[in-house]
Amino acid sequence: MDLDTYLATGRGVVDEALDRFLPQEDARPAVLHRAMRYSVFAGGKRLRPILAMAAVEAVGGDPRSILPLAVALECIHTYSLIHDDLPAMDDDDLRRGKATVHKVFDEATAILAGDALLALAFEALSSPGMARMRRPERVIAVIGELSAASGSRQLVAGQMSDLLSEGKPVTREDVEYIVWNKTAALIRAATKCGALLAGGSLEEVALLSRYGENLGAAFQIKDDLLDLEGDAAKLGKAVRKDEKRGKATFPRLLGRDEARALMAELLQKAQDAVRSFGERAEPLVMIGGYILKRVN
Ligand code: GRG
Repeated sequence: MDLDTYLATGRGVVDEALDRFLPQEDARPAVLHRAMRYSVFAGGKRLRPILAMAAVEAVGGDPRSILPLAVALECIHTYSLIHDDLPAMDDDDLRRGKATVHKVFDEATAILAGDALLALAFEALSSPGMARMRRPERVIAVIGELSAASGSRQLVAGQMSDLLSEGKPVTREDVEYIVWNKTAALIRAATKCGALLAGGSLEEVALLSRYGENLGAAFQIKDDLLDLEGDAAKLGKAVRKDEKRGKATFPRLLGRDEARALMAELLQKAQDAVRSFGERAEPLVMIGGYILKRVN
């Protein structure tokens, strides 16, 4: 299997679904819908939706059957990036290689575009395609998982703790809390919800959840290493910010070598979690290798 082709095909499928689902730019209020489309189509990797579709394949389902989940995941992720870039949070000018939403539009529009994307995610999850699913109790479970993953005990908890710990001494437990909530929670929800909707057994759902959690934590460590060592042009965002802001990251806490070793250990755990799926989990295993080498 060629992973680049797999990822490019996945991105195409997700982009088409997003284009169909997002309100058109001229829908009133046009400036809000322009801002939403601007950020969503600024060129993300679509990793979370692709992982959800790959989890569906791992349990023998049709990835296209979960497109509303794919849309919801990318809307939640994009909302979190828009808000994270605001002056009140990380105050960034560049994201996905383009000027951030509050720079192109204004702060109020960026806040509202993020709010609207979060709401749109749950509209997608309760769209007619989902209502037609064979196991409605699984759809409810997925809505519960995604709302919990986005809420004050996971994604928002991670972001709050990330901001509160800036410039402060932190323990390993603090950094784990931030990484697991800020990043791993949504990635775990992606693979878990894919498996739930595709009718995976409870054991399969648990294994894919474990895969997502470990992969998500490794993904964040790589992101932090890229902040230290990466290329701003390839990353499409500013680098060397974490040190200046005194961010609580594994490379700052443990040093780069130990952080790299932890990342490799987490990726191994992720890959081990899906071994029993055999060939059907080949994309998930390969995505683990891609995280290790990624440059953006
Ligand atoms: C504002 C509620 C709220 C949460 C923000 C996600 C987040 C929490 C902050 C963004 C900054 C950051 C380092 C997040 C960790 C997750 C991460 C590595 C995001 C970047 O995800 P990619 O690389 O981005 O998948 P693309 O642009 O490819 O979609």
